[in-house]
Amino acid sequence: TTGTTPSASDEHFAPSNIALCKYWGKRDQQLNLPVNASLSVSLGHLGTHTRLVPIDYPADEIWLNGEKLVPSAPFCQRISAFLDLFRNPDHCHFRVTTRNSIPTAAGLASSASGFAALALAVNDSFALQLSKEQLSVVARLGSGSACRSIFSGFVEWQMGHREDGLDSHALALQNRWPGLCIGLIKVDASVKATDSRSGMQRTVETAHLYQSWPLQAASDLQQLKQAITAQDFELLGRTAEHNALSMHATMLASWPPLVYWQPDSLKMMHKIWKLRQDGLPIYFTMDAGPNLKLLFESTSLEEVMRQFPDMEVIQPFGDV
Ligand code: 2P0
Repeated sequence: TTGTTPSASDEHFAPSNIALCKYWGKRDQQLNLPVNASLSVSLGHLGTHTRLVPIDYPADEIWLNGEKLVPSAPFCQRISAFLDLFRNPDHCHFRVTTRNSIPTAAGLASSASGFAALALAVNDSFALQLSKEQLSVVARLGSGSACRSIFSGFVEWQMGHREDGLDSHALALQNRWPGLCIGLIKVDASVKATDSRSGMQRTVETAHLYQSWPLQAASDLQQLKQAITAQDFELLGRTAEHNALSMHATMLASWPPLVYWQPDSLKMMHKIWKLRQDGLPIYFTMDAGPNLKLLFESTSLEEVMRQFPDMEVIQPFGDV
């Protein structure tokens, strides 16, 4: 709690991000401290815009994409709990206005950009003047992956070793990759899967296979950094795909089993492997859901669009 009286914030933006080396498993559930370091690429102008206005009312009022939400919604409770970290909840409430510019069809999670934008708005409202690294620590308290959304471009979340989590935050890598493309393939956005938070906890608690995950992730992180430095697309793609499939292997080895794939997810994988065999440099990654995110370079854009006409394309470093 800060003790400062908040004022209305500006509207703040944070980009969504897609992990090439995934965050899967916590060593501390309260503080969202990860078992492994992760690495993501942020999605440019796609993300969340959030503004905070103090209100004289006994509860928070939360608006998402122009609609007022019921306070009992889990989304509202998470936002209010996050605001409680900074305020005296007895006599300080906000109107939170938040809107996502993430394509709705994409099936992308918005908690990463959501809590990052909220952290930026809180910093403004309470005049905290936090550094980017401190903001990343704060965003992490809302949602682990949100610590990466404080930065843009390639971002590494250093796991840290302290028990208080102050060294567990993200950092921007300096390298850019003009021409890198991400294709969003919607398999099924309506499936109600186990959310990441409980899914990763179940994996940690029940999958013996999970013991090998930190080793896989550490090795993948190094390979990805090497690929980014060398602009070696093949190394980037195969490392990201291998990392995602390794994460899904730990999910499958959980009990009750966590199977995020739909039959169409597997169909897409086979299509990608076949295209790759035929010489098209294209890889995929997947999160805790049935949708695929394709990785390719703009030199292959035309052919990839021909193969996947329904795909939405994002160029994280701008159009080439
Ligand atoms: C990631 N995911 O690195 C991984 C890959 C999902 C699969 O970060 O409990 O919503 O809020 O810290 O950040 C999603 O997990 O979980 C996630 P919490 P979060 O992108």
